[in-house]
Amino acid sequence: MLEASSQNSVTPPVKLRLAIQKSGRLHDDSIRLLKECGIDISNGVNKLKADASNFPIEVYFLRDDDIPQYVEDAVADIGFVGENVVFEKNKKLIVGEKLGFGKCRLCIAIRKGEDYTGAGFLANKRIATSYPVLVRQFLNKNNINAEIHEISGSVEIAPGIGLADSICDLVSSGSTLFMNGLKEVETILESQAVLIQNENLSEAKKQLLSRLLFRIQAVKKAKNNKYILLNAPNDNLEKIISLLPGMKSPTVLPLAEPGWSSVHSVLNENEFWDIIEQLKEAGAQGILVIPIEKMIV
Ligand code: PRT
Ligand code: ZN
Repeated sequence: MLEASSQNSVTPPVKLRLAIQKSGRLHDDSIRLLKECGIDISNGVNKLKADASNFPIEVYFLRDDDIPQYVEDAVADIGFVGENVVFEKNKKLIVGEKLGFGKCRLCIAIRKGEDYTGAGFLANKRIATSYPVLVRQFLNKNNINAEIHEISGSVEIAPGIGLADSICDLVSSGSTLFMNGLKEVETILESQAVLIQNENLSEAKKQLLSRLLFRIQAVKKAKNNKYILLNAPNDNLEKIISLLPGMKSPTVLPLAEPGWSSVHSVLNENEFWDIIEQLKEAGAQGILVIPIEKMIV
């Protein structure tokens, strides 16, 4: 009797329910990101959901197209999904952190031999796409009247079989368009995977989400930065230090060899090659560049 009543009063621990793609282009990167955030999930690719052993999170495996609806309906609290899907579905939810994977662009493409004269070229043409909402927005913005043919797959073959004059589809390398005799003429959306969030999360879930976001941001920052170690002649130390931003300022330690110092710092990937060249010109030697696993500033 006593046991039963005490069991009833125990509330289950709050867990954040995260929806990710079950299989497809975003699946592996979503799992990898969780792993890099120190979250181990027992792999449940063939299951609907999996629990993390070391973070209060439950992962649901779904089709990417369904994730925005599940998050709006609070079946899942958050999701990892492409911006292309989020903006096409246009659900009531919060679009948050960009996750840095699943990068692609939603493009209009026409037959290779045709001359594109600007968006007016599309007037009264038939456009095949799986993204009717985004294409309609683009046409309206440009005051163009065209016919949209919604198809769910193999959009790129539509002009070849006479179903459409042009297409609007996702592109990454461009080889699918090329192989089908098409060329890109407009980018209507640059896309990558993002974190989406239900609009009415409880305080407890918001706290879990901010712990998760803190980890995601540390992983993303680390990916964009490299740790650099080099030997600098003391005569040129000031010049070399001025080239290195560092998190606060570079660490400088004397080397056993007189007249030389060891300099440690952090470099952003984008400015990496430029700075390395300048460092060499300034006399830096033995330059080591090391990936950073996590970066908390
Ligand atoms: O089964 P489920 O519905 O979950 O998956 P899906 O088949 O709808 O989606 P999937 O796995 O193909 O893609 C998931 C997400 O990955 C997309 O919604 C985008 O956010 C992102 N992504 C990134 C891409 C691409 N790159 C991409 N290149 N999605 C699709 N493509 C396709 C494109 O449609 C075209 O057929 O790849 C082809 C073009 O690639 P390139 O390299 O030849 O240009
Ligand atoms: Zn899909």
